[in-house]
Amino acid sequence: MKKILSVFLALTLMLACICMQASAEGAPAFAAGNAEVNPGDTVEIPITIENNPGIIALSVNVSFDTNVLSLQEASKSASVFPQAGITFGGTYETNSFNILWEDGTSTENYTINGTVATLTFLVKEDAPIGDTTITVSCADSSVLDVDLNEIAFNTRNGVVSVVQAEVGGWSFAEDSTLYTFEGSSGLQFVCGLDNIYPVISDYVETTGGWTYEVEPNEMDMESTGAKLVICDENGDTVEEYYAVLFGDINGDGTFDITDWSLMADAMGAIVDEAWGDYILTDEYPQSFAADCNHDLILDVTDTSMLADQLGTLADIDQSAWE
Ligand SMILES: [Ca+2]
Ligand SMILES: [Ca+2]
Repeated sequence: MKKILSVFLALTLMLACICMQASAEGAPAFAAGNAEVNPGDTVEIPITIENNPGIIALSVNVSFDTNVLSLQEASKSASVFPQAGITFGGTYETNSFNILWEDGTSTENYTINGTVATLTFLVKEDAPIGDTTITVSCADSSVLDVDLNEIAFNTRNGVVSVVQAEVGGWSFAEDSTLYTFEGSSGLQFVCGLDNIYPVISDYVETTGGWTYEVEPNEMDMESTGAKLVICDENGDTVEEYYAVLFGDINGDGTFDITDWSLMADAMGAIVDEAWGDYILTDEYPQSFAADCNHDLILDVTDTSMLADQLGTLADIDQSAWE
């Protein structure tokens, strides 16, 4: 009895294997693609044929929720079936669309798989967040082979997941010491740079399609006078920040006698630079860079700090002072 049971179990397992193989090959099916979209997006959904056993005619209906999706265009596949045989039924304004194809003159079945047609949908601006189904259906007698036998096809619906668009924005990276400061002139500065040959572009992050660009200064450096430009998803400028490396007045990314000379001229009130008279240090990036202790006054403290930096006695503190 035990032996008979073992043989029966073995047969059952063999049959199970055969069924799994048949299942793995897959049944004939029409399917709609899936997509993740934001409200206002346009999305292309392919309608495909899979495991085609051989046919000469098909008719598939695709329906969808017009509260979420608006059909904009239907295009015929360039490769799967002869385009001339594909026709569309219905209008773009309704919630249902038919895809038909036939080649009544063929003496052989078509066994090609792939995209039959592509439907282009506009996701409505006020579409609710969540999934919406693109339903694929196939009526009886709608798929025929060359002998005009009805061929059974399964269908698989598509899912369009509407997700909230990422909010556009920008920030400095977490490990960055950069910060911004609004000067009395209304110019915005970006400070907190590295003391030597600073780099701004490595420390800016954007989201939601926003972008940024660093325009180097006249010395081709990302130091004093360079410009950080932030643009929104439409490419419009949202913010502009001028770089300030305290102590690097000429913007060459380091501290030397040129900076010292510029500061001495400013202290002696013999400045004729286009970027200010140093009466208000935070009017221009260059004059702000001379204010080494960021107290908005140019005095002996600043010259002393620049002297210490030049003599490598102490770095100028680039961080915001309370
Ligand atoms: Ca310099
Ligand atoms: Ca000062």
